[in-house]
Amino acid sequence: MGKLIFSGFDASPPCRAVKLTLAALQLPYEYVIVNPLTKDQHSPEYLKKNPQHTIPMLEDDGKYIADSHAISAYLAKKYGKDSSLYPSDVFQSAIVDQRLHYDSSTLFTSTLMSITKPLIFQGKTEIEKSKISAIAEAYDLIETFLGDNDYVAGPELTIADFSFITTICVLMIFFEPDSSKYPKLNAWLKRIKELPYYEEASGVGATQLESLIKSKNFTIES
Ligand SMILES: N[C@@H](CCC(=O)N[C@@H](CS)C(=O)NCC(=O)O)C(=O)O
Repeated sequence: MGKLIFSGFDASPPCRAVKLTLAALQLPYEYVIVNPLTKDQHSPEYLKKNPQHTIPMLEDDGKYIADSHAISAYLAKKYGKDSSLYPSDVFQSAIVDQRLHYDSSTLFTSTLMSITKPLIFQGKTEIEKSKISAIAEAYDLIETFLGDNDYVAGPELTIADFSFITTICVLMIFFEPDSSKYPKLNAWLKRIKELPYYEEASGVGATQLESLIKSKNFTIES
């Protein structure tokens, strides 16, 4: 196995999803900090490796992969000792893929980033009510995804749990999921946060992002 080089920033949810995958797989790696607050991802050197200028990015044996979902799936398939984090069963892996696409398109991008991008980068401080309703809709769906299972894509922990937890922890700053309305979601949150590697791989960065968001003194449209 060659050296894995991971470019990211702890506060970034997709970077923390990959850090959780790396920790679950017990993979050593070199961590290169690429800070989006100082636009490090626009350096010519970084753009050569990832023209999409996003973090996270993984370098493995001189090859570059961008997008947290693609990176986590790659790591689990290539380095997983078994197929539990990304199932080899075709149907089960399609369920994991569906959850990853949902995070990528809806949960992270249209639900979370539509709030945090204007807040952090454009100086906007009032959040529209409709954006909070979208968070509630997402919680409703995740409560349904969980059903009778302990994890978001079935009975086993998968990389989909890592993507969801890192996005949801930030959504919770804007709208807390009440445990009487969302008992399964709350039990799942507790389950994931109890993973022995959770705090180091994700909890610390989640707290950093929470402080940054709260420093913007945002309000929610009444
Ligand atoms: N779908 C991508 C989203 C990555 C993403 O948008 N990352 C943000 C930081 S949280 C970023 O790189 N923003 C800087 C930019 O787009 O230039 C993933 O899962 O990796």
